[in-house]
Amino acid sequence: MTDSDELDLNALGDAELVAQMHDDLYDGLKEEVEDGVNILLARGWQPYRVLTEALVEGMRIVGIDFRDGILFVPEVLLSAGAMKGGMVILRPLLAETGAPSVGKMVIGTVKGDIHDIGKNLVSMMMEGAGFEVIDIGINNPVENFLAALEEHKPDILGMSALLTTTMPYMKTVIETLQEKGLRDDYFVLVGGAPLSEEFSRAIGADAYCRDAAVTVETAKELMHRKHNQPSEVGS
Ligand code: B1M
Repeated sequence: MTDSDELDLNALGDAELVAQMHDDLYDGLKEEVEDGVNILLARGWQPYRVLTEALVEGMRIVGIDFRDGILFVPEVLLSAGAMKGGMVILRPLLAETGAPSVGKMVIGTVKGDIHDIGKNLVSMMMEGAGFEVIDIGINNPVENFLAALEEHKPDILGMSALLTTTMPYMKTVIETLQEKGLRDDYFVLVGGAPLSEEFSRAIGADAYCRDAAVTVETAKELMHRKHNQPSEVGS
């Protein structure tokens, strides 16, 4: 039995419950994290607030101890599983806009990289903002991106990388698009913890997205620009 089993999460105030959820996420306790998410929602918290304050913040703490060698891969995998459990509950709520699609995005994590929590979050938030999202998963070689672009003809290509060793692969994808004369057919948005504005510019992406909220804002802005461009036909 864990400490958390003995706790009645319902009896905790909001701040204590969120702190407990950070602990539960750290300990990889998926059911407890799911219970916490449901309790906060039942208390009237907006899904986005639950996501950012309880889950993303909890994962940030995990990241610090992973970096410092206090947590190791198996533990962090459990934390990631607990986070995903919470995200499964929030996903339909965040996507519940009923709005017509404002644009389409293909998104994937690049080759050599299996981190997908941030990408999944971006997908959820984009869906919530009315975008149609085709998520091609993790560890994608350029061929996968090309095939998805060809099949789905999106407005936006999103790429995620969490490792300094995999982020250069984004350049490979963009260069391949250039070689094939396809680069200008899509807006290319890139994101992931080790990236920066400067890196994004250097590889020829349209924008670096610091987080999911910025991705939504940027995507909306780009779609707005696209739709307000004067038509080339007959002009
Ligand atoms: Co990894 N890992 N990991 N890991 N891992 C990091 C990234 C690391 C920074 C940890 C550390 O040392 N502090 C470090 C990278 C160091 C570096 O390269 N500079 C690292 C390492 C070293 C590794 C391994 C090499 C460890 C090993 O095996 N020795 C290994 C590599 C595996 C591989 O990919 N080949 C590895 C493995 C793993 C796990 C499998 C255990 C697990 C991943 C589970 C999963 O994703 N399913 C894992 C995790 C969980 C992390 C940390 C702790 C958390 C990442 C995360 O989910 N963050 C991470 C530490 C950290 O980043 N603080 C770490 C929460 C998420 C919400 O944030 O992903 O940044 P983030 O996404 C944000 C933004 O970046 C942005 O929006 C998101 C939402 O706001 N964004 C986008 C992301 N993608 C976007 C795409 C867009 C737009 C915005 O497109 C348009």
